[in-house]
Amino acid sequence: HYRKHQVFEVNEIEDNKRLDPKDGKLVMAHMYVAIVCLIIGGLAGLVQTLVRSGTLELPAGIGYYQILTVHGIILALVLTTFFIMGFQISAISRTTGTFSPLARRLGWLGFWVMLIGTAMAATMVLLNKATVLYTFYAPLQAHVIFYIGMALVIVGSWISAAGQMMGYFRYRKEHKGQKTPLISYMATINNVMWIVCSIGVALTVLLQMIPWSLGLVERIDVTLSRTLFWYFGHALVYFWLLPAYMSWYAVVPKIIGTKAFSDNLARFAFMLFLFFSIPVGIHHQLVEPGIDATWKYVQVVLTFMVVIPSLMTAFSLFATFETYGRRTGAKGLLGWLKTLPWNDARFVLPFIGMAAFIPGGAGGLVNASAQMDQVVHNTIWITGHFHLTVATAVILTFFGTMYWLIPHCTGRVLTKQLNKLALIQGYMWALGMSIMSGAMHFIGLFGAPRRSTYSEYGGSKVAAEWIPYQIIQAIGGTILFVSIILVVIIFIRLAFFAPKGHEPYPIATEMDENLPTTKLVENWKFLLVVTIALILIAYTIPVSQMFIDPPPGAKGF
Ligand code: HAS
Ligand code: CU
Repeated sequence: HYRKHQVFEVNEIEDNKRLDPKDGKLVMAHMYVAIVCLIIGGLAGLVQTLVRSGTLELPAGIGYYQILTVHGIILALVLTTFFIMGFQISAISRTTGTFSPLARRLGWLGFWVMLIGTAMAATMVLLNKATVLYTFYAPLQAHVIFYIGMALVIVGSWISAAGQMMGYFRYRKEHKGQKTPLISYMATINNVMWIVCSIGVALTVLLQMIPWSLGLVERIDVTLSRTLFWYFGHALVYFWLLPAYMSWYAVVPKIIGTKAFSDNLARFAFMLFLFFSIPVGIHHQLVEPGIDATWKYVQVVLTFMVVIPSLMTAFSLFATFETYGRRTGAKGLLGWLKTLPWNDARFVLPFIGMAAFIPGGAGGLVNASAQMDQVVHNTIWITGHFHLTVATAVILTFFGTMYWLIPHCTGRVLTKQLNKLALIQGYMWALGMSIMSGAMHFIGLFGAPRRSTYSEYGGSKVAAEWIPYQIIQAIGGTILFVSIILVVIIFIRLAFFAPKGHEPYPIATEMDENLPTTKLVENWKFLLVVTIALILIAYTIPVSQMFIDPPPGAKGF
């Protein structure tokens, strides 16, 4: 099959294509914010591991939970959103054509609204008026400016998403009957998912948290607010993951010098992500009261459905790598591994991310299994899980992407020397995170709580067992911090000092590129109807039940 479609031919014109400089500037604005976030959030992370191991006491009345809030918000919410919007803008502009002036204006407007929102929320956290952690769970209560700031970050991302979608839909209109570029389709799926899911968090913030924070109402319904949060929160983790998948499907094969396994399979997987990312939020509330076990069960089943497109992705990546390896003469079961470009940071970083996602995803299956979640819920095992998923699989892919995207936008090149530094950075991350996340998984099983500062728990024997592991965590955290310093150095070099030149924007073609797309996959009416139907099935009854004889609610804390 692949011979018939000339799988391995290289398209010079495509390779030399550049982003429009105006779009490149917009992309870079997002990247600068992302790198500043990395410095602040990374420092907070280092401090946390030191405090938690009992090595450091915070000066000047700064609290552990305040630092933890900075870490979670600035890395998990702000860095990710800015990087993702910047990357998606670049991908859509690169594959569907330069942004129209209106689309670009929306991109800038979204950028500024997100930045102002971030500044508002960050100010309140720094003033210790919003020490509520990144999930801002009620009954922890923040200053109203914090909530307004977070709402603005979301509104800004909607504006930016609207600009991106204009690019995609313009292409579709101008190329009737043809398929859209794969990566632009993927970015659009991610944007649509993001808009549908963030309505949940917008509802709890606007209708529950802001009036409560202003003192207009005294009490808040905690179960309802957490349910609305997790309606958003699980899709949020896929909003982080899907841009990494865009790179794995549509960029990495090009870097290797081959074609991606299948365009059709990739689109089908993304369609399933749109369907199943949202109606599963209750798997974060399996241990909470006030939700009927039947509906927890339904959402666990749906959670196992959302695993399928990730398994399809794993299959597709192995197929891409193995096809390439065998073509270049690899023998045996795993001989193809050796043929991959191990000296190219643009490949190695995402690959480490993929490898980390195998245990990360397996841990997710443990969490999603209600019985096992009784053991790991609210323990630091969960923290270990998300440091493998978002803080390795996703973020290493983002770093690996930055290493070609930044020079592409600034008209510079990733030099041999910087590539080497980037490889060291990636391997240090792998080492530091294996140590830190490994220790977290272990003591989680011994019962060590998450979201918790250093304590000897009154000389408890059980707690004493945790301390050596917390020191191991701090060692891993320190290695990670050194790796972050390397990212910052590489970033600055690529943005301002690396030699001028053309760094290509790699976009792969697929082995089935000449086959038509399955029609339904790009039928947006169909996609929305199924998405909304699944949400209604999963949420109507459990949410309605929260209004029948609700508890009195909680005062702010
Ligand atoms: Fe999760 C909690 C279940 C994926 C992030 N998760 C969290 C939290 C975060 C998070 C941040 O069901 C904490 C939230 C909080 O603060 O309370 N998670 C899952 C499941 C999956 C999953 C079933 N999580 C993610 C991803 C995240 C993320 C992705 C971020 C990006 N998670 C849970 C549950 C909880 C939870 C419960 C709540 C627990 C509790 O008690 O609070 C799945 O989607 C995972 C599917 C993935 C796979 C892996 C596929 C592998 C691939 C790589 C192939 C590799 C190749 C390389 C080709 C099945 C695609 C070759 C390599 C060689 C070495 C040869
Ligand atoms: Cu989840």
